[in-house]
Amino acid sequence: MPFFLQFVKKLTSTEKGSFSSGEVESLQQEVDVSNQQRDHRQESLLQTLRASMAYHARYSLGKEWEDLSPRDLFMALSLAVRDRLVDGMLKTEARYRQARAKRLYYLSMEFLIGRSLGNNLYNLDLWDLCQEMLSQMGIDLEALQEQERDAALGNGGLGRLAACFLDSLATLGMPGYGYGIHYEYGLFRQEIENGYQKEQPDTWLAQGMPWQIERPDEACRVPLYGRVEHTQDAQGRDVARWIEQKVVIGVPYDIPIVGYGGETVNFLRLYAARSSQEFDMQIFNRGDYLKAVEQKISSEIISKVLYPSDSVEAGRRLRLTQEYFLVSCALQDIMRRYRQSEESLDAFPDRVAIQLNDTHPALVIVELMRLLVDEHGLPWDKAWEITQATCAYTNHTLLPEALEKWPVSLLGSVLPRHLELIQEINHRFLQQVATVWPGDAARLQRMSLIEEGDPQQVRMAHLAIVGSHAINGVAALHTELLKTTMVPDFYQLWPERFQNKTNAITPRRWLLKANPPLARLISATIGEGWITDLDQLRALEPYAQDAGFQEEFRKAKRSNKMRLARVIQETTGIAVDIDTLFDIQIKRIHEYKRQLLNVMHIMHEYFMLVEEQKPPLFPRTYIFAGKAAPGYWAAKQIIKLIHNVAQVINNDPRARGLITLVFLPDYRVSLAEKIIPAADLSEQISTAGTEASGTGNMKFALNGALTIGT
Ligand code: 26Q
Repeated sequence: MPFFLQFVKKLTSTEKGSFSSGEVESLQQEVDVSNQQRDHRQESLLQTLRASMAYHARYSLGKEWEDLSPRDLFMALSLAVRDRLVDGMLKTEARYRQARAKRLYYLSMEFLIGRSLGNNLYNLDLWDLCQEMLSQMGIDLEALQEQERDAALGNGGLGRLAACFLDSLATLGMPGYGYGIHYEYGLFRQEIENGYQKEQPDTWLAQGMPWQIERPDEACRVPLYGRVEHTQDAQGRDVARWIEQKVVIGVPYDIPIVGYGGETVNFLRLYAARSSQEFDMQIFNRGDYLKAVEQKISSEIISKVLYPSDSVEAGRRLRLTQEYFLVSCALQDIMRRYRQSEESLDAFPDRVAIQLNDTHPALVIVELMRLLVDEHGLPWDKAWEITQATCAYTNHTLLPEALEKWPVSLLGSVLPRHLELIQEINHRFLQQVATVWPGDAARLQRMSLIEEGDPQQVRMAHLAIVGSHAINGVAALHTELLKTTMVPDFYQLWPERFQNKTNAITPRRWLLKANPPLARLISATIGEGWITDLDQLRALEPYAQDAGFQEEFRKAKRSNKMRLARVIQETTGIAVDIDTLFDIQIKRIHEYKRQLLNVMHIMHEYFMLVEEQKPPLFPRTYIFAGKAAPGYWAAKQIIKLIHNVAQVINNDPRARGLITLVFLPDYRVSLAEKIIPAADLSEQISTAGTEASGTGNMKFALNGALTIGT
């Protein structure tokens, strides 16, 4: 045992012996040697990184060092960091393969990643080193980060949750992968013109995206449209053939996801749609070359843009096509990887778990049945057993208007074979219901996968429930409401399938990276264990009344408020006083989230001040940020109202220093990282029972804000 450890052991044992001067001296020597070794390692790491950055500047960007713009410097550094991620990714894959590990695939139409440079540096423990290296070159790392565009491939909570899960899976060393769509345009950029929201395209890829690795060799073919032909095999069994399809190509792009400590590097695989040679062979064959090329372009529209609404866009063919495109690409890739190590499909659920992020990828249930039954010739019951054992569904909303439904005719035209399979699944399911509740026609109608009416619609939540072995809500109350009010029939039928999985957030991005002063204070007080084991924050409880700790906490909050005040000044021109209470509501603009209630309270405070001469109890700065879906009129009016009220209050000398109102444009992950650490008060005031979980609420709490909420 090294002397150092003996020393520690002696120190911590109950009978603390004293140390001879010789012992102390040899400890000092050991500490010196270990410090030198560390300095040496750090120095050589720094040199490696510097050399790698110079290499990429020259050979990836093709520029002389002196000619690099700030953007180039960001690219060169990111590519140098990416090399390390790739090494880790290959090692991780070898480890999983060796262990024949069961793999988790998180299928989601959204991944709201934000920026990656800072996060990767923190998780690789290279932040301090990089900061030092760059400062030697006269470059400020904080400023350099601003060169990175957010990867905004999501609308809000559901997409950000997916991104947080990827961080946690990698940190826990688990083989968990994200599968999504490589949208050319992420969520729109929000500009404010005369108080109104204006949407601009998000060209996040235009200047190059250093983190992604294109993998054209693993591209796959996605069939669409066509019709189904039924024949019989030698044994007289029905054989379905999906024919005359149009084919789109899915090209994967991998984004490495490194866990804290750098031991595990998983990836997020995003598919871009490319036209296939034969997308519409008939047009080619007719010799209409230009028309055929036009067709090719139209198939690439599938991955063009993220739908900017966080509730349902009813009946959009392109959205349905996007959902199937994700499902088909992901499942082909999952099957390919499975077959590399396994022969029989029987063991599929032992090696593969597929998690559905809401109903958006629910077609995976039908697609898996199609592959098993039509392509691999499995009997229906066996295929169904495998499918159910593989899939699990997370529900994120109870709002009826947010439940996905697809018109039967639309689904049948894009995916004719899938419609048949859904009808077969429904037929067998309703038979089962009828044996449990004989003669209960109303129940059959309530539970059917097909909603009667004009038009008939496929209920995606019912499909997701029937095809899954586990169904979860995202908070205790939400799960109870799911069971008792949203789908009570299903809960009565299969109570064991319903479970709660309360949402969470990654403390790496939302505390360690976003709030360095508070993270340092916590680590200095209770050690660094909290970074991967958040329950350890309990150890802070004894310091709640500690004057010294309180003082340091206040200093941290103050410096974060200063940083946010600079951002507010730069983006809105409004000067805010950091000694006022920062009262913050940032989230998508929605009626159920009640930003309107918040503004009306602000108006009330203002009228009390100017009409009744009653100043507020405490001077406040109200801060809002959030995007409205482009087609959501009421939400856009709320944005306009906030601006009009701000115009009045901020220009009234009577309110100066007492009430200030700010709307920060273009809410996004990187902006949230600057706003949340500066909050004194977190507004969580949705109509009771309507917010499934919320996750922004947790980010505020973790950064030491008080919550006001329903
Ligand atoms: C569906 C069909 C067509 C077009 C768009 C959509 C669509 C897209 C996004 C429907 C819903 C969403 C997003 C929903 C969402 O973000 N829900 C939030 O999920 C969080 C994570 O569980 C919860 O914390 C929030 O309470 C919940 O609102």
